[in-house]
Amino acid sequence: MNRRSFIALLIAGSATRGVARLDAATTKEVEVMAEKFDFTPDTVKAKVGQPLTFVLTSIDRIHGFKMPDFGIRTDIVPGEERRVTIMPTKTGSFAFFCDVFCGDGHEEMGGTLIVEA
Ligand SMILES: [Cu+2]
Repeated sequence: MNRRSFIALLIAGSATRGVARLDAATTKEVEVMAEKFDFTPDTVKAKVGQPLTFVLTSIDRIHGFKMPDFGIRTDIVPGEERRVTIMPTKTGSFAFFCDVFCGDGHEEMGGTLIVEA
């Protein structure tokens, strides 16, 4: 490897690390706990352009977490932490809900993500 390409590699490497640091610093995390038949909190706020990570736990049984507008879903398993990250690109209200049948109140188990400018 000649000296010039070595320097180019160094610059590319530090640029990549710079982006990673920026993302870690700006990502918002929100903890959401699932139980029959609620998410707590059931209203979450986010800002356009700021990544949001849901940190999901369940205290009773397996639930689901689905957000069709963002194309994500995951199981939420008791004793485990599930993390899903979205990038809000427009303002509005977006539903999330349980998609694993968990009992008589299952159909009501949902919440709202409010994305503000
Ligand atoms: Cu359910």
